[in-house]
Amino acid sequence: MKLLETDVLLVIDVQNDFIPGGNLAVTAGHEVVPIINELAEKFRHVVLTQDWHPEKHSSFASSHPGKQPFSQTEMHYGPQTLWPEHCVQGTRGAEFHEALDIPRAELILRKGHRPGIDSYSAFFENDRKTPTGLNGYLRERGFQRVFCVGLAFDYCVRYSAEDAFKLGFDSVVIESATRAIDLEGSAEATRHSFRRGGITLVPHLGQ
Ligand code: VGL
Ligand code: ZN
Repeated sequence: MKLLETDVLLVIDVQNDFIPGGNLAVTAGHEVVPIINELAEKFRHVVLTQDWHPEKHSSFASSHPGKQPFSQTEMHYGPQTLWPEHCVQGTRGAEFHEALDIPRAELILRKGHRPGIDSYSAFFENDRKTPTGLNGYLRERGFQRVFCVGLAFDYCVRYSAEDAFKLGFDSVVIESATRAIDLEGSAEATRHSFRRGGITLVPHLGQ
């Protein structure tokens, strides 16, 4: 795949809490770090996202008495999976993995900072209408194609790639640079949804 000036690499949530040893560890999550470092060298433009919750965030099971992590609840905006406490602002778990090495990244976008609403997508919060501002940023910069990598394949990468497509960007996911949480078949459901939904899933960048 030949890369263009109008391409941007969107590196999603490569943070300690999503790496083995973290509070919401994604199996083998650390394996993406060197792969993403290498990929980032190939792109002219790179944007990073950071899951960035206040303490007692409404997506945490601990904020809902009697609820267990990974169970479902109903929020005012619809169904929401409840998570272990993770990526709390200012904690070590919210920091990027220490081996992530992308000094050229041009923007760090933080999401999930509203207490009452979760945000998987880098573009919209989970009510599917509150924007994060990333669409405006990418448009104003003239980007046309978004390549998504990072954690987790079946949550934040999925929602970001699908929203990028819906917003009119060409949307590509590089699977070798992602890892899945895989709750109840969510990884396979993501591949299926990409096939139907216009998102290009490639094993690696190729060249
Ligand atoms: C994520 C669950 C909760 C992710 C973030 O980055 O995929 N998943 N918060
Ligand atoms: Zn989160």
